[in-house]
Amino acid sequence: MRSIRPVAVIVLAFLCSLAMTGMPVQLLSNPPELRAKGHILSLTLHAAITNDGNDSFFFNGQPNAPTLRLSPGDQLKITYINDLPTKLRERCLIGPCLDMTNLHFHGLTVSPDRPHDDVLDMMAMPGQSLSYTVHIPKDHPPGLYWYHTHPHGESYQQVLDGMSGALVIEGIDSYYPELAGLPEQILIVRGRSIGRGPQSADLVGRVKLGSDACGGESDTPDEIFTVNGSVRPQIEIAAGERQFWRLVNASADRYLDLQLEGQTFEVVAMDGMPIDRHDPSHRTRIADHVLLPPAGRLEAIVTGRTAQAPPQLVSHCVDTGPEGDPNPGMILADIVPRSAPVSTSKAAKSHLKPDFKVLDLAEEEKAPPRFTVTFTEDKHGFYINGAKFAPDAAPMVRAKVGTFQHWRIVNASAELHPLHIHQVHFLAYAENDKPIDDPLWLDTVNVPYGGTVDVIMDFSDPVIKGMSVFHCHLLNHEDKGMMAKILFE
Ligand SMILES: [Cu+2]
Repeated sequence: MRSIRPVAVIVLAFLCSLAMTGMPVQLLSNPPELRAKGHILSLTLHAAITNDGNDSFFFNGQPNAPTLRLSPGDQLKITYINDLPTKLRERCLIGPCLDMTNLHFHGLTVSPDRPHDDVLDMMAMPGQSLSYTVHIPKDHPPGLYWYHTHPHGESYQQVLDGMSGALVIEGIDSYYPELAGLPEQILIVRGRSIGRGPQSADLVGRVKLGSDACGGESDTPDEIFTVNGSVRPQIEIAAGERQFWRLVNASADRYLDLQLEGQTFEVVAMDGMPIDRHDPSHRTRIADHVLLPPAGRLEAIVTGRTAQAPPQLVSHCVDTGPEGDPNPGMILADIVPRSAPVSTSKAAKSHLKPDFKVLDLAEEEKAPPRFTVTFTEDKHGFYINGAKFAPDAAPMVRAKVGTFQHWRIVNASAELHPLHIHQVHFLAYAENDKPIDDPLWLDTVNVPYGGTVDVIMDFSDPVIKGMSVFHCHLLNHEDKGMMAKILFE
């Protein structure tokens, strides 16, 4: 009998196991992408209902959010039309869903005022539209960002339904010339409700949803992860091939603890910030797993294995705390061998590395906190410094433009909360009063339950001026009050 190569056996066994679940195997492909032309990227985006009854972004009549690609200095112009039905279809977290919507450009260093990244005054009710013009500053760091809907009280349901897309600021090869010409894979990880129908058992089996709880959470898991809308797709990579993966955790309220089995991630950026920009002497991080809170982004080089068994991209169970929601482990994608690397004819157009003076923030790190954010919760809601968000509230804090400020985040509850502040990156340098090894600049940081995180907020950019917000990025908590205003002045 002819011998069958081990790789073929593994692939066959794998295909058979998928055939048993009755679901088609999908090869992962990048979302459609739009590039700026003449320094302007102009598009019309709709919010509407899919055939399955989910809220979704629609572009060119399809429920598929394009990846928006711009360079520093470009303008993003979006006409955003709310075509959601006017009837009150669903119950949102704090009342019937009004089906209002708007856009947030998560992580971008842009103005928080209309018509830029304004989630407070810009809101479209069904039948209304919004006109965004977002100026990307000439000195904007290159990296992976994302856009999503942000109506207070309805964010959770709309983002869970899938109203999100990727946004790339070009030029990361100016920090990492080795990325030029590598095949690029955009991975948008979203949550999907598994429901209670016969399909739910299929979904649970397909992703091998872990039945073992790893924290105090007692509820039954009710969500799985999808990648670019597919349940457990395949990602092709040839042995030894290097690919550039750009992954966003676009789930409404689930953490990812990512691992590529038997492999490491060569991390070049987190939350859109190239590590080399602030830490050129230690410009990559080799990690065998990466904790990514909701809204976090990972940009890393991965290399196809030469070993026989292709690995899987998995998320491990995350202990979200005694009061936390279940966050079980599961398979996100299968890595399958490809016979040869994709030929990349793209000429390696290298960008010039921007001038940037590495900051010395040691004095501010040692200074007492200039502001403390305390997360608490009870059976009536979720709070920052004892208050629930109100649209007509005064700013909880004012920050002087041009400053760097030590803030302390205190989590006085029994579950995890990720802090996000709009438009601003911060250096997370201590957790539970202990210095973090190799600290990173982020725009969303996990705060351990019963613990603290110390950060240096970068309020230095004069573009960031006006009223904005900071909040927990578990969007069910944000909807139930865990958000507050900040005035950059
Ligand atoms: Cu929270």
